[in-house]
Amino acid sequence: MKIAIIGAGALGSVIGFHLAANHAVTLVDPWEEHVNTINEYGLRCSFDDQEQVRLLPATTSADNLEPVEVALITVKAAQTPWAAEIAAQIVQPNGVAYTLQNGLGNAERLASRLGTQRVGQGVTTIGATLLAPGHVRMAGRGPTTFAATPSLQLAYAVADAFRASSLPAGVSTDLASLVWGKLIVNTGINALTALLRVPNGALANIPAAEKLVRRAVEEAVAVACAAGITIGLSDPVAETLAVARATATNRSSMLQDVLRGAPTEIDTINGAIVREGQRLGVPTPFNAFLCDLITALEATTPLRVK
Ligand code: KPL
Repeated sequence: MKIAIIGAGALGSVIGFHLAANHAVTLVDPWEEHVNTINEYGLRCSFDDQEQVRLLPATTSADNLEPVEVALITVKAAQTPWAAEIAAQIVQPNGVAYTLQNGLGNAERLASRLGTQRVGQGVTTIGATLLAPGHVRMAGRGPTTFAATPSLQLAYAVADAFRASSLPAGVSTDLASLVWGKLIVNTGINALTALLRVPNGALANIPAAEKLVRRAVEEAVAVACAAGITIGLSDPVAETLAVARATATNRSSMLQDVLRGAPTEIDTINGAIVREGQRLGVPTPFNAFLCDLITALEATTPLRVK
């Protein structure tokens, strides 16, 4: 199968590295240094106490790319319009671009450029960290699930490709519960770790921080219930704290964004909870406050005292 990974950050590079063992994979990313390093020396991936280098092509644009059956969209939310342009050029008319991005609204943004028939949703719990240009680490081999729509055949094909490359994967007809389950976990962890500047585990170990996780998660759960979503988490606060513990030494993706002065995904995570809450008449003052704090943090980055 011909696969393009659009967004070769930590997650996209780890997935690309694995899939390239069995499939024709191309990485597409605007970061020239990363792309050039991969083309020159191969992509280095550290995982399970070992390190391997694999040769696979990387590029910064869609020029000269052959059409693909599947594109995996792994860019940050702010880069979705860029990814949509690339996908529109290379995904075959009967192919699908699967978004594996955090938060809500990315699939809709892609569909406005590609059409709903060429966009699918996925949810992944693979843990990944970018160590240096051309070098990533896989921190966790969690499962990835693909939506049965718009193409059951391609959803199974891409899930098979993952499994054949030692990445657990499956297909679901009820992806909304998984999307919301992950959204709720991200709502409780990402903004708080970025504001407190702590690794994920601190949220579960420090009662004052745990209290804040509870407030963010309880609002998000109330919104999900009002939206009629059956979330697959029996105790969402406890499960969010369990994810924080399981990824204790990780820096959340939002903390990593804040530390390198990049735009965060606050709008598609806590911002999505606030918007859905407004639409459904569910108050979300704590999540609105987290959005305001992260937005102010982003805006004041250049003025930060060292
Ligand atoms: O998905 C994550 C993220 O950082 O975006 C978690 C689960 C919080 C792991 O770091």
